Amino acid sequence: MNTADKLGRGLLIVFEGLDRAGKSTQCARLVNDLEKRGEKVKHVRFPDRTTPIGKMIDNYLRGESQQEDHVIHLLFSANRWELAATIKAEIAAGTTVIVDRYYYSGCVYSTAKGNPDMDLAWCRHPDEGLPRPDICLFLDLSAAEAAKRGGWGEERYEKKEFQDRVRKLFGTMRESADKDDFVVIDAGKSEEEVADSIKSEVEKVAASLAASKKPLGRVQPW
Ligand code: Z5A
Ligand code: MG
Repeated sequence: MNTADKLGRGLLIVFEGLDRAGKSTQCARLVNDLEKRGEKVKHVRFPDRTTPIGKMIDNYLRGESQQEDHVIHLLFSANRWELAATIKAEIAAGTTVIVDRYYYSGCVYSTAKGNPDMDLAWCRHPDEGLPRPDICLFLDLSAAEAAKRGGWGEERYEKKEFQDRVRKLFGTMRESADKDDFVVIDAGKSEEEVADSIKSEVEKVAASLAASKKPLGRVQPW
């Protein structure tokens, strides 16, 4: 029996972590693994650079346009709201949705800019009410291990000092309002070992939700 039959809906699974942590690699592996087991799966990534808002975000990240800090923050959030109804409908129809970065990234990357008007609580407001993940798999990788996986790319936030602030802020989020969502995975192990840890965490959450028949939640106010 698959997850949808036991739970009456699909799961919302999110991957988070710093650059190079292996989020996209592990998303693809999990999608593949669940499909092989006969689950219906949809893979989503944020930012979704294909929508009109996503194209503005893409230009900004590649340094081809400028945006005021609040404005780009709200565009990232709007990019999630664009897909929120589709995600809810897919989950209600029994599809498991796997998301590569979500509002946790939205909060920490904007806060890391150090704009005094934009603390974590302010940054989280526009995302309140979005579908709440059943589990957020946080791929944890040290700065030294990340550096071994190749230098930072050319995009706007790919600088060591900025990434150090992001790392700290992710730590704050993992200990505050959203702490029950997070499971920390040691992303410094081999791809296979990381995939095995992820599989076991997903099985655990699927079994516990099947027992409780918990409906999909909403991101609550901080
Ligand atoms: N951002 C934001 O500001 N606000 C928001 O609301 C959102 C995002 C949603 C673009 O994100 C930027 O947008 C991002 C946050 C900001 N800025 N930064 N910096 P993105 O998702 O498009 O970009 P990305 O995800 O930068 O990071 P990435 O480089 O794609 O990392 P990853 O997906 O975590 O890693 P990967 O591609 O799977 O793997 C990286 C390399 O490591 C690759 O060569 C793999 O083969 C290798 N790898 C993977 N796993 C392993 C293991 N286990 N061992 C060894 N090597 C490995
Ligand atoms: Mg990626």
